[in-house]
Amino acid sequence: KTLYPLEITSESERNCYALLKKTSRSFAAVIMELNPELRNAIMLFYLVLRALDTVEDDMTIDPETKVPLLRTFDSKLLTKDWTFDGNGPNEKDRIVLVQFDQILIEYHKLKPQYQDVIKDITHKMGNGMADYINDKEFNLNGVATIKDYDLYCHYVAGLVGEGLTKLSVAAEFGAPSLIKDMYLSESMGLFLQKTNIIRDYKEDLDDGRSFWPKEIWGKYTPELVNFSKPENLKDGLDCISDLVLNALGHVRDVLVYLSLIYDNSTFNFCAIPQVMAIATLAEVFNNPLVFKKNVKIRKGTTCKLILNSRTYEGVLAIFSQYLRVIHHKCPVSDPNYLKIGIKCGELEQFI
Ligand code: PS7
Ligand code: MN
Ligand code: MN
Ligand code: MN
Ligand code: MN
Ligand code: MN
Repeated sequence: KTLYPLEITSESERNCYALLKKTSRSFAAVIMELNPELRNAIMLFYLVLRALDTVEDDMTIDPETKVPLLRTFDSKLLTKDWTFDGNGPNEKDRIVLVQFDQILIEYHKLKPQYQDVIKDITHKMGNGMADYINDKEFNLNGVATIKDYDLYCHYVAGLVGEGLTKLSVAAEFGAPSLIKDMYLSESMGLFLQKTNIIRDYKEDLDDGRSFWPKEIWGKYTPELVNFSKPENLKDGLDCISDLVLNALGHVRDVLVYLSLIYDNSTFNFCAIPQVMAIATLAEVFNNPLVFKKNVKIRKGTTCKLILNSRTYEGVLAIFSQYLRVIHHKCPVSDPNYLKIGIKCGELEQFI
């Protein structure tokens, strides 16, 4: 049973929830349970950004078309019926762009304040994504520095955190101090995005791109693709460990952020992706399969995580458990052995 049953009042609203379900099992589940004050705003925020990301991800769209489309994407929100049929036939979520007119109808029904947040973030994200569209050679080498890595993650995820925080505080579901301490929202997004990037090594390289920063992988190999060869496995695993250590740098902020959310449905919405991320980091840690396929956490594990993340204490216990898993999986031969130990200990202390 659900606390806030969905009451669909129009065909376009029904179509939007269908799009949500088609494009993300995990986000659909948490968005459907949201307090009705924010449910449609966050559902539409998700669909607009999913559409933008579907333009970014489509490697069959020429950069000459893609870059201006990304940069002006927010202006489509001023129209009532824009759609886009220019994705390659196999692009995963192309339906969101084909039916973008359905999203627009519902978007224009939102409170103006909520529309403004969505449009502003879409504008900033589209321009940030455009800055990272480059020739094939550049993409195959990933991003250069850790600073570039953080900036890319800011555009595609830190900004989502900023927008969600502005919506939550406007609805009085979170502490107003979250607005002045925006670095906490930034960490909420970066922790998810970095986990996604580490896990998607193979998928992204197969698509002809990578977001692993060279400043990190360059310590372990001269060519990023080398990690998929068996003779470079140890170097690859050491590199994953370095990337996980970098991602763990956001955990303290994530836990502080979650302590400042008052509304239960918003807390669940924020907490579930974060506990899935720490479980995913524990799964990919020292795991050779990352170089072969997209490693996913088991379905039973996901159910347990969702069930146990309903309280702050439950979330802390989950983080504590997976930090221990990471610590125990770390071999003494790992060049970051000491740093991983210190970071896990430090966070354990905080918890
Ligand atoms: C507005 C709910 C809760 C303060 C589509 C949620 C893709 C990891 O690239 O689909 O397909 O592998 O697996 C979501 C902060 C953003 C960051 C970013 C919008 C948390 C377009 C999620 C989601 C902030 C860019 C999805 C960042 O992963 O990626 C709403 C607080 C979209 C959040 C993308 C990635 C999200 C992501 P891919 P996935
Ligand atoms: Mn993308
Ligand atoms: Mn994507
Ligand atoms: Mn993808
Ligand atoms: Mn990805
Ligand atoms: Mn994905």
